[in-house]
Amino acid sequence: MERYDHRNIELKWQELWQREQTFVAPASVKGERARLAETSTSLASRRAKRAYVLDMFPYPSAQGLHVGHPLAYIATDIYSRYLRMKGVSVLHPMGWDAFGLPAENYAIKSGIHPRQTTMKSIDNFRRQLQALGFSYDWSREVSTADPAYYKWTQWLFLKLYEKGLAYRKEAPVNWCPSCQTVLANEQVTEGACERCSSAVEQRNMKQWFFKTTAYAERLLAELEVLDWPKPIVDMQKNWIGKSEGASVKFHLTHVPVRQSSGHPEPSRGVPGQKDGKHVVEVFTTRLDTIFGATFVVVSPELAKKWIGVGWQVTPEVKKYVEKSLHGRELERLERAAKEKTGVDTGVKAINPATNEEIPVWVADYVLGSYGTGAIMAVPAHDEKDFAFAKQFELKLATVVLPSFVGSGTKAWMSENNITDENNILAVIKESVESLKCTYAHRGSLLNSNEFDGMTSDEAVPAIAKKVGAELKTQYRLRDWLISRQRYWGAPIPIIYCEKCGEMPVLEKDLPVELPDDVDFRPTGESPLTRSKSFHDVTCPKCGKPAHRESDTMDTFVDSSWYWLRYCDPHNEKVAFDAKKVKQWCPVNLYVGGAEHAVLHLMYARFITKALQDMGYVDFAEPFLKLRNQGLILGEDGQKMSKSKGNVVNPDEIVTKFGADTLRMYEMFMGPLEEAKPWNTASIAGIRRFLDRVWNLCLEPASVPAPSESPEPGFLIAKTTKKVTDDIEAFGFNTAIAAMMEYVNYLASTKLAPDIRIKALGVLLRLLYPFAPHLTSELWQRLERDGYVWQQPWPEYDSAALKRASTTIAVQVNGKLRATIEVASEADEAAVIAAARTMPLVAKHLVSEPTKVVYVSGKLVNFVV
Ligand code: ANZ
Ligand code: ZN
Repeated sequence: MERYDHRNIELKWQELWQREQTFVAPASVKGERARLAETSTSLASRRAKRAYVLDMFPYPSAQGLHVGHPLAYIATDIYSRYLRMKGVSVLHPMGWDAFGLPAENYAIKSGIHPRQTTMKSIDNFRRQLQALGFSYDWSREVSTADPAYYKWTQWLFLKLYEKGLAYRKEAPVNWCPSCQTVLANEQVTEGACERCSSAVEQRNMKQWFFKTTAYAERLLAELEVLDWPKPIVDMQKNWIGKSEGASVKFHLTHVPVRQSSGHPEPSRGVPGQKDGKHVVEVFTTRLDTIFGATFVVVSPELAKKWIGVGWQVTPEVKKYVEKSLHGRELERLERAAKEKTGVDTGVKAINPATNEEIPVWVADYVLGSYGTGAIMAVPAHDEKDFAFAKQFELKLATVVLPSFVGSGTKAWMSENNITDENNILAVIKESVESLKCTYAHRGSLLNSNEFDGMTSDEAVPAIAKKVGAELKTQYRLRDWLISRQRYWGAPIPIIYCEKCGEMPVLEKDLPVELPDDVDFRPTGESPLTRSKSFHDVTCPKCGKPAHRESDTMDTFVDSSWYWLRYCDPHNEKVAFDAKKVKQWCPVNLYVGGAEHAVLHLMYARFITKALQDMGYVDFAEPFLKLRNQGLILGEDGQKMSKSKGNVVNPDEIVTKFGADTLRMYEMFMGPLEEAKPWNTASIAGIRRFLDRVWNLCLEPASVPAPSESPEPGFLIAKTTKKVTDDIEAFGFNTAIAAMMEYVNYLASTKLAPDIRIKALGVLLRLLYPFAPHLTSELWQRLERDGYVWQQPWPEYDSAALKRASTTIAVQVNGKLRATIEVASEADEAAVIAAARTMPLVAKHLVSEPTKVVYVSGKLVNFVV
């Protein structure tokens, strides 16, 4: 018999799929009906449903694919092929996130233009993906570095600009002195550049931002409707970081300002008296503790502002401010967590609750970028303030104690080694006041005048009224810094005219194309500044000489909307036709790595909401269902990396074992979302399984089966149900296991020819999404109608399945070891044989059983 020659078979079918445009998604509803009518009648009768199944598009690196890349792509391909057989029209596209640093860094080294290297990498990626037989609609391929694409990225910028959602401001940025570029916070790991590991510095520059903060509340609230993994949702929530609190104004005294009369000598303000002019606003989530606010702390950023407007602070304060502002915020936080530093500014503030004068310090544990950049410090009830007060011997007052002594309080006591069970409240107070610990929980107030005895929750609104605090919500989310001082990105479509100022490029003048006369050597400026053809232009309004913005956009802007472009990829008039988007969007299923859990997803969500508000789309969330794939580790259990020499190249596996084997193996490795090590030996096992399927289908029909041949209807239904349910639940490994069991049965059982044909037909259809080449070939060789992918997905009658099966308890020496589902009419021998194969049973059958007890439809007991 002819052997299974994967190479020729895979090439044959890949060519046919391309030639016949098998996986091109219908462009319109009309086209779709026509298509359905063309194919088999059973298909035409099915309702035209739609699904958008999306992979996170890759950055086409020069290294090409490694075996980790296809994991998610295989899963979505199986799912897409399955849906199509169920009569669903599927949009399953692929494209390239083609702008980015590696190509530009390579250009700096080699002098080769990034366009050239990127094109080459794309060709290689496409070839590799096609060799795996993915059913992408390649007619919709997009590349973000293509002017026909980035024209619309620039259009998106202009739309946001029109709405006031894109703006320019001076801002401190993370600067990598070696890559010579601004980095997003997430591109900085432990103070070092993610790409080159150089220490990152802070710099002030005029930068473009997108106002993501305008959508903070919706970005949080609308997470609720999504079917996403919980850890990813939680990361989105943390990134948004909503806090409910209050802002309170503290009047300042002893303000060292120059007098307005112009006298050169600084005034000391008026001690003990508020002038009404100078205040510091603090943000607190614990307004209930305000009677315990014994000092105020301002961030070095705020202190710098004070110095900037002429406050005459001591040299010590100046020095401290300068020192703290050097370096990154994150490092500053890490440092502040270990050791508290700070300086008394000499300024005093009046606590609006107690009317007492309290000192104002400057310290780096207070961030300039959060809240108001200043805090009221309550050392008795806040860890950080406590540590600070201890260090600098500042006053402390206990103003909250537990409302009652419950298990929470008991737990707090044991955490703090407080054992005294008598008069617990007094003991807690004493522990706080002797600087043993803080009491950071809510409770009931004391030492708070008229609010004494109120609970924290009751006190907040009451105190707010008294001190004129404004209850407000604070978000940790910052606006999105999109400026990059790089060449290989979409130019920001803005022109600066001396007379007219900042001018958006007119839509008709898009795209602003990247010029070729550039010098990639990094200098700190964008390379575009040095391109004459690019930089020098005339003002679109007054026609006077002007110059272009030379920064390009963060590549996350490109990837925030690519999924919309797939719906209408060749449109030259608009970014996407609203009707076409409506046909497919939002995306039904999105699969990709968890490393994009925060940024890419947040940005795509933000852009969607902005487009919705502008009327370009009619939905708020881009990706309804999200799944993550786990890492494929090297054979040594370590992360695959070139330096460890444990990278597996999919090309080699495809050549040696075939794409179908690679697809099946990656799905069989374990649950999709888990990390799992590669194991070349197990690939051979998968290949043997496919060989077995090949032989089973093509071996000459066996001798007529004996009349008592068991009816496989139950097993067919059971396997169909299992594979269907597992694909729906993304349990691909267990679906494969069920098919293996099924093949074992077919290979070891003599069946009547007609039953055998039916059983094999079901097998090929169930296996098709996993091993599309092999099953297409076998379907054809078995002289079945049409192509396997044109067949309906096998159906099963779940009620009949239920009626037709019974659960049997399997015991060894009277002890329950397993339960099995068998056909109700299964005979004794079949049930016993099945029971023996259960792993837990086999394990306990240390020797041949001396006796087997069978209670029909109920139980098997092996006695050993
Ligand atoms: C007084 C207080 C008393 C506070 C107390 C806490 C406990 P989240 O929940 O993260 O929003 N804070 C406010 N702005 C800050 C800044 N710029 N840098 C550092 N810390 C800042 O935290 C809000 C709390 O963090 C605020 O409530 C404030 O301290 C501090 F028993 O005010 B609290
Ligand atoms: Zn002008």
